[in-house]
Amino acid sequence: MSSEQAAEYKRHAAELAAEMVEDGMVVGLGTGSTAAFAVAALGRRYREGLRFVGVPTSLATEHQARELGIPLSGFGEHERVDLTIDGADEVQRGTLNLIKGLGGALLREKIVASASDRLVIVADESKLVDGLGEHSLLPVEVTPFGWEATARRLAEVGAHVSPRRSRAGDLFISDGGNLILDCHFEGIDDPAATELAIGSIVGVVESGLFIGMASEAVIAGPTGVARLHV
Ligand code: ABF
Repeated sequence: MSSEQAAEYKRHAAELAAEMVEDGMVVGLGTGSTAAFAVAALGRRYREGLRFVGVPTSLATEHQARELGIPLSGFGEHERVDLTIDGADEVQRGTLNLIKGLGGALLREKIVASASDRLVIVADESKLVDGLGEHSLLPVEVTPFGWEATARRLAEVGAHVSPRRSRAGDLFISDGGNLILDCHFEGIDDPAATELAIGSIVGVVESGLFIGMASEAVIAGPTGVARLHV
């Protein structure tokens, strides 16, 4: 699939998901190139009179939403989010378990997802996999202090670990001020057990495994757009 085709599929999926937003909703605004199409579509809907507030999952999305005039809110004002539209790096067929966070925003994405009544994932069909970890690295957000020790503990649970770096070669700093360790696993056979094992390591803030969180995925490809449910 060419990058132009992939962008077109992402846009199709994102625009369909943006139609799910209704008047008065609190809407989680995802991060990444696919979610950005959804935010753009929501900006258009807002200009046409739809009224909702957005909870952005990254500084980049906050910036995009502000430029589009979408009113923003947060957890001081709202306990729950009605609907979040976000992208993913891998979507497992059947379970809709996910790997997210290659874009570097997994912590905020996971906080918003966990407070959402519905998490709708938007993606092109290259993201659909039978088993998580087939193609994607698993990002794990860790505290800067002691990250080398945390990386060793991750290696003990089977990961080949690389600290993410910026283009300049410095350690990448997330929106939350943490580091990201990109973990390669030889497939993730039991995502829930892996999530638990990683989450129990001191120094880990969150992993990019989103288990049982997505309620629906809108996946676009050459044969059209499919809506997948758990
Ligand atoms: C976010 O953006 C992340 O969780 C995921 O890492 C990434 C997907 O990006 P894209 O839509 O650009 O492929 O949703």
